[in-house]
Amino acid sequence: AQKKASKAKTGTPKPSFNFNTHMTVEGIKSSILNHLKFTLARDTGTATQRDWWISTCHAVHDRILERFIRTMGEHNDQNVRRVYYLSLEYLMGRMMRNNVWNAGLYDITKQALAELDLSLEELEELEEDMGLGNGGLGRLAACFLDSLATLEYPAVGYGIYYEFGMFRQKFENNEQVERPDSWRKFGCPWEIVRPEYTKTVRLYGRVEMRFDSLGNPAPVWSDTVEVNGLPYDIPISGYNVGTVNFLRLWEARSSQDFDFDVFNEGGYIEAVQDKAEAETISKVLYPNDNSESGKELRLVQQYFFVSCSIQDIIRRWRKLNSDWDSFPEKATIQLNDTHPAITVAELMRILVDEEGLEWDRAWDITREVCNYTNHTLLPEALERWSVPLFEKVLPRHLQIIFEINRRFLEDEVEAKWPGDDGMKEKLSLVEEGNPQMLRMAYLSVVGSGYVNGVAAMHTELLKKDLFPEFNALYPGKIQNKTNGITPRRWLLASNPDLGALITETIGDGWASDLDKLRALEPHAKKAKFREKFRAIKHANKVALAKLVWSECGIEISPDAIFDVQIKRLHEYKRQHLNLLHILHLYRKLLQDPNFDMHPRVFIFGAKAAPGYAMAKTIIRAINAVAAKINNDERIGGKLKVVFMPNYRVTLAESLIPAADVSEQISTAGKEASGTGNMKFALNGALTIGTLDGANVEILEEVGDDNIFIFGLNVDEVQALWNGGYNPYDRYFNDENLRAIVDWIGSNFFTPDHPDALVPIKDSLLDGGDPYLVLEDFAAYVEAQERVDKAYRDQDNWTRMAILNTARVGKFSSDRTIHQYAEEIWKLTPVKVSMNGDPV
Ligand code: T68
Repeated sequence: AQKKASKAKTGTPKPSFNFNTHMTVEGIKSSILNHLKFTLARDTGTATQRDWWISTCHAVHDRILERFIRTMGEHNDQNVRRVYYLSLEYLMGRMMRNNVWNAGLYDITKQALAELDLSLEELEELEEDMGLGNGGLGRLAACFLDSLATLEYPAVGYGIYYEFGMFRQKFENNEQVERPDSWRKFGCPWEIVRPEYTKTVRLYGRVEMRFDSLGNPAPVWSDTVEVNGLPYDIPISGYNVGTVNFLRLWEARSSQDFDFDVFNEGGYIEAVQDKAEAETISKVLYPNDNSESGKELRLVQQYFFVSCSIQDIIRRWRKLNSDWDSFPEKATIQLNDTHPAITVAELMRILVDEEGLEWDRAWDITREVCNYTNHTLLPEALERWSVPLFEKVLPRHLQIIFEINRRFLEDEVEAKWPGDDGMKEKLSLVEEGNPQMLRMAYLSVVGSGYVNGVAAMHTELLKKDLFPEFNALYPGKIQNKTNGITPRRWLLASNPDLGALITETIGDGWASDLDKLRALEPHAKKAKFREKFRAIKHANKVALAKLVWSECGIEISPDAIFDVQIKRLHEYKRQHLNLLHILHLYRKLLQDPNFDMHPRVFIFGAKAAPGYAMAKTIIRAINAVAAKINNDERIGGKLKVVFMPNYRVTLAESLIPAADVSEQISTAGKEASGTGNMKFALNGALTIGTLDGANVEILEEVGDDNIFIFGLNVDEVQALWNGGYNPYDRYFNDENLRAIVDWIGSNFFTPDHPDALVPIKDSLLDGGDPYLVLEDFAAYVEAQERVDKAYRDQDNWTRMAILNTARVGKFSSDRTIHQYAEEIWKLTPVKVSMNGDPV
């Protein structure tokens, strides 16, 4: 029988004690001073800026914790249904500003610090980014946590507490150099360590078939290696609500503290070495986006965090429930890509091997609980594990996956396509070959209740190209959930002047109901409003110009067009198409110093995966071209190129509010969604982009007068490949393009490094131009000419920019999360009091 939820509240209530967490300037100030003294053992005379920063974080954190405790109490008392978001990446960025805004502490914290002669803005600069992700997928997870808390959904995020997040990038002689990111060097004031919830994870070993007393086979997984997972919680505050959820991140710890036998045998060093080895599991984030590494440590990371998380989910469920039928009522799990796909096998193992459930019942539960989000169609990013490697690390899970596969092929595929062996081979979770490979995307589809794509076009391509047979087999399983971004971080906190103008114009409320921005539309017609909007953009550009000067030593004029491309470096994102256009302008200016163009600054930010040679060559090319152009007196400052090093969330927060033009120029069909595109449009930058990913939906919202679309669409791309594409045709038929491609391939930009940039030219020609850079070049140049022309009419440009801000409310992650909650998770919000008063 189920334990009654109310039973959890036993005994006489203890008097609650308010630790002076008053929501007043005085309260915050005394908290800061208290932490300085009693947490850091400092007096005001010797305190460093960092001491003040940490004390302030603690003061803010204390106030969030009151609500955190209340939220957990409410969720427990009501035995609520929760969503568990499993992700190997969370790209949180800095936490201070967001926490202060969401908890409603901005004004009083600023004031309290001012009274202590300190500046909130200056202290913020001391915080390292929490950069536990690569790019879009990791940042999406962070935006989702913000929206889940704001919409008051009971939710827990699970992941890994990496000691080193995304590497720090420097440029040396134009080339990318990677440095470790020791982001926790001075501690993380937002963490709460929870040793009482430590979990043990087993790996390696072998499976023995034993038989129980009734003669039934009972597999035993033995001789395993053990490692512990120690959880750290990061509270996640909703905006303007009482709900505070949390992100639980696992750190790997060696399981035996000290083995005296080994010590006595003289194996002291070996024993400590073993300990160190276990702890490498959570050391470092793999820095590859949109490509898989196939490395053993990566598989171990995946299983480590999945196993800890599933054990934790079951522990929480068991506190108030006992019948497994209720498990799917209380928990729904979202798999962020296939990285946590072993969840399917792990749940089956626990239910069948440990809990003794019948296979069919266990399978029904597993499928009801799990859901899977796909983030890419790129073949090189689809995870596949070699069977021998998988068997070495997780022998029992391999057996389970083979059994899932056998039943899937013999029952489901056979029923739908009787006798069709070709179909069985095509849909098998195991790809034949030497070695055999496990197709993790197929395991995720078969083991999930729902599968979703991340933009309308992406989902259509998923159904049509990647999973057509699964779509026929499971109609309705594949859904669309167009991505979104949190307007709290990406407008309210990062562009406070624009936020204030919006509030003064249409009232508050827009930050948690972004469709309200539509009320700005009529104001686009008012000269006074346009003037204010333009002034804010200009001020943001002045601030960015200062940052570019201090970071890169390059002088840029805020009167130039700020044209920004910030995202991971990948050939499909086509930073090199942008570069070819820059070279096109440079040539024009050299040939005719009076060439008529509005001054433009091209700004890049991008990290390349350390092993991705072409991406690194493109970085080198952009840096080399930038050095030439920025030092060329002949072009009169009309053209500047800036590559800002170490692109990360914090840099995005300075760049996006200052951008005029947003570059979203991937080859059609390649970018699943994009989310940077949404951030720019919300902050009044105009998009130059292809009909790819969510650009298609941005076009629908803002209207074709307010965006610059160019290039082949996805059907035209397909038709081109079907008809046979020869990039040499484009090269030979366009004299200008030929000169530019030859220029890149010459030693003009890298005189000291002959042939350094040749690989770019080679990939565009002999390499077959796989991303259709040459094909789309002319259309891109033409679209850029439209941009140039449009910018000269400042009044109309501002009108277009305002309409972008006004019309992109759809792309709030609140809308996305609401759709997940209604259509996949079947989740209802739970009210939590802001201040302890009844709700
Ligand atoms: C991105 N994917 C998509 N992957 O490229 C982007 N991959 O279109 C989309 O908007 C975004 O996801 C959110 O849906 C990624 O960012 C990775 O970072 C990644 C990391 C490890 C392995 C594979």
